[in-house]
Amino acid sequence: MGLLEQIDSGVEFSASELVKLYDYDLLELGEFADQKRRKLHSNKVFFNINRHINPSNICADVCKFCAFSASRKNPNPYEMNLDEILKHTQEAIKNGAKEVHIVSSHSPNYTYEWYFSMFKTLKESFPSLHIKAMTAAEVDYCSRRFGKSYQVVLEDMAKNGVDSMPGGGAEIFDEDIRKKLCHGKVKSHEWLEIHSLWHKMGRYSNATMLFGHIESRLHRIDHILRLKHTQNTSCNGGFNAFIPLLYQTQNNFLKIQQSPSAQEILKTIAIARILLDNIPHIKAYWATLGLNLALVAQEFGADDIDGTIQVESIQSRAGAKSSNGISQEELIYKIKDAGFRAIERDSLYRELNEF
Ligand code: V47
Repeated sequence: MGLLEQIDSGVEFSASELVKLYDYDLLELGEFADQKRRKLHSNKVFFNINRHINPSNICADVCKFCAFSASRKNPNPYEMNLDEILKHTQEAIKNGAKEVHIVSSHSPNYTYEWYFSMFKTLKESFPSLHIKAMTAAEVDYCSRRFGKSYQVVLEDMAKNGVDSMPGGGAEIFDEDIRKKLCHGKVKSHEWLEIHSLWHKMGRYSNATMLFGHIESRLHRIDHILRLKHTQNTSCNGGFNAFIPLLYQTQNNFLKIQQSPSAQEILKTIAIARILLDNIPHIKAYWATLGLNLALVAQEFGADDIDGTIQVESIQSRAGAKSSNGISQEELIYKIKDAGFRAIERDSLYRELNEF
């Protein structure tokens, strides 16, 4: 039996054994991942109508890959006030958004109360809007800065209207690579602990992996296995989606010119689908992959493409062509043109509409 068949029959392998998956021919690997994806989701491609809001770019941390935070590379600090956030949210709802995805820098200027009164006001103003907010890195930052336990921060999030957590801040779990990328930020075991605590509260979240920089294939497999293990021990299977984020090369402190080939990217997505049999969705995030490759990825294990976004600031600052989001019409047209069913979902993957 080959490695793929053994994985399929439940044999467990170490990361250094699983790295051999990359030696498979792309189409063989893709076909295997596609079968798994079709068994779970037939030929549906999920998307949502959402809006990203990044309240501030003033950051106490210096992640080498980041082009978003105000720094020497991006000397334009900003900080939104509550009225601006409310205005953006209102606009977003007018444009059909059912979710706001709120991720901020780690701003030393915001108080603990600021975060939670912002969520509370949003929820009271727009009760049916799903608030996906606070990466585990932000939870960790708030915990350290304001002397609160993770549990207290998470409870305050839930109490004040945060519905689910985004997957940001995971980067790469390997401790040595992480030190080189984002020393001082939430540690790998802390990131996983925060999501586990959130899941214990009956809540859901996503998980990302930033790849295509200084990490190796082995580090990616290790990252995926740590997520798989956490999901196995989660009481509610709390991770909804795994999102491999392709590193964008511009305006940051990592000196990497060469992105991985499309083959390498598709293999990474296929391997994620094959190994993560306990995470239902694999998101090919169009903002980092580009729409065309994100659509191809739907035949290599992915089943989700993210949403309309409306305004995107993190990846676009680093070179992605995503600053204005994408219209719902174009997204649906492209999904259908690629031969898939375009399914609008809510933030927890309940199906809302088929176009
Ligand atoms: O954690 C920063 C990444 C993430 C770069 O949960 C970069 O549905 C590429 O987590 N190139 C934040 N990526 C965004 C995020 C996210 C995005 C979409 C959907 C969801 C979800 C979550 O952005 C950070 C970091 O890994 N990032 N800089 C860069 N140069």
